[in-house]
Amino acid sequence: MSHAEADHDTRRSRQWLAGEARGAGVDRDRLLELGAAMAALTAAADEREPVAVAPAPVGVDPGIAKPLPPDLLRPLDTNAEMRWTALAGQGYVVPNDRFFVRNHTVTPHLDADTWRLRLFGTGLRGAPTRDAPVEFGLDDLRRLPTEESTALLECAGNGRRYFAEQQDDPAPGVAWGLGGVGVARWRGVRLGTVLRLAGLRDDAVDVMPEGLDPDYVTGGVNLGRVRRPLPIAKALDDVLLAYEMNGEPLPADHGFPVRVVVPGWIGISSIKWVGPVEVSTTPLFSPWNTRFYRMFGPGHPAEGTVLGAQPVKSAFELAWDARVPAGAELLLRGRSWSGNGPINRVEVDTGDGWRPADLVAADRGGPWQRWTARWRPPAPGRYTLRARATDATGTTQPDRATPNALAYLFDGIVHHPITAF
Ligand SMILES: Nc1nc2c(c(=O)[nH]1)N[C@H]1C(S)=C(S)[C@@H](COP(=O)(O)O)O[C@H]1N2
Ligand SMILES: [Mo]
Repeated sequence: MSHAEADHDTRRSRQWLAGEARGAGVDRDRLLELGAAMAALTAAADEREPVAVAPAPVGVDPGIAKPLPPDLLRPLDTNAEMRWTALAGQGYVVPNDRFFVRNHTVTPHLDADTWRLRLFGTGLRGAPTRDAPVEFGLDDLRRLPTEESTALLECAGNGRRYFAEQQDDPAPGVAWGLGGVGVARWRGVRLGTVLRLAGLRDDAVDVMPEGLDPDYVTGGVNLGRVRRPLPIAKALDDVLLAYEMNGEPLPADHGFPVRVVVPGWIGISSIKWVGPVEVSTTPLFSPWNTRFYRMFGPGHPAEGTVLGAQPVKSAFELAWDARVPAGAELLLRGRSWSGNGPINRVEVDTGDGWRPADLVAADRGGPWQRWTARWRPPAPGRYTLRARATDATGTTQPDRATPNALAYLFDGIVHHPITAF
C-alpha cells in the first residue's frame, strides 16, 4: 500500500516538474519560489539554538473544539498532541477525548443537515462541474452499506522535536513529540461505493477530496483548501468516508460530519470535513503532494523525495521525566507501529542492555502493537528508557533518524528520561 503511494507520488512529481500540473491552485513557478523560501528558512533554522517546546500561552484559542485537559492533550499552535500517559490503562483504540488534532487552521462547525458531498470532474460520466456536482447528503451516505475499519492515523511530522533534541538537527514545523498518532474504529461507507454511484469512469486516474475548513495561508500565499490527491486504485481499495469514530458521530475536530480515512498512508491523506471531491482522468496536484510532505535537504534532489509509508516508532505510556519509586518492580507499557506492516519484535533497554518486551497477543497483526516489560529501578537516580521495534519487513528503528529539511518521518530510538526516588 505504502509502496503504491511512493510510486504514485514519484510519478506525479515527475509530471509536475514537467509542467503537467493542474489543479494545484498555485502555479509551478510560485511553488518553486516557495521552495526557495523554505530552503532559506531551513538554513536559518540550522543556525538557531534548539528551541525548547513551550505550551501555547494560556488564553490563546487554538481553534480546537474539544477541551484540552493538560493530562490528556498538549496544545501545539493550532494542533494538540496526545499525552502518552493518557493511554496508560486504555484499550486498543485511543478514546476520542484524547485523540490528537492536526489542524492547518481551525475546526469548522458544519451543519449536518445542509452538508453535501460534492463529486465532480472528468472522471465521472457526463463530467459534472464543481458548480453542478453529483451530491450526497449525510442521510444518503448512512443508507449505503456500512464498513468498519480499525485504522491508525499519524502525522508525517510525528516525533519531529527529537530531530532537535536528540540529534541537534532543528527544523521548522510543528514540534510534535510522539503524540501525533492514534488508532480509532472508523465507521462509514467505502469511497469506492460512492464513486461508483456517482458514475465513475474506467479511465479515471485520481481522486482529490477537499476540506471545508478555511483556506491555508502560509508565507503570505493562499494555498486554498487543504486537499491531496489519491490514485484511483487506493481510492477503490480500503478508503472510507467515515461518519463515526469509536462508536460516536465524528467529533467536530476529527472531521464532522464526514472525513476521509486512508489506512496506512500519512495523515494528510485523510482529509477532514470533506466537501468537494474532484475525480479526474488526468493527474491532480496540490501543494500537499508537491510542496509539503516531501523530503528536502542533503541527499535529496531539489524537487524533494516522496514521502513513503510511516517508519517504525515506539513509545512508552509514561510521562516525560516520570518519577517512580526505586526498588519496586514496575510494569512498563508501550506501543509500537509501522506503516510498512505489523510489528514482529520489540526490545527495551533500561540501562543494562537490550532485552525482549512481551507483546500483547491479541494485537498481533493490527495497526499498532502493545507491549510490556518488567523493570525494578535498582537505586534512586536518573535513568533513560529506550524501546525499539522491528516490523514485518525486518526494519528495526535506528539510533539516529535521517535528517531532512521539513523533518518528517522520525524513526530514531527515543531516549525517555525517568527518575527513581
Ligand atoms: N480538511 C483538513 N483535513 C486534514 C487536515 C486539515 O488541516 N484540514 N490535517 C491533516 C493532517 S496533516 C493530519 S495528520 C490528519 C489529522 O487528523 P486528526 O486531526 O483527526 O487527528 O488530518 C489531515 N486532514
Ligand atoms: Mo499531518
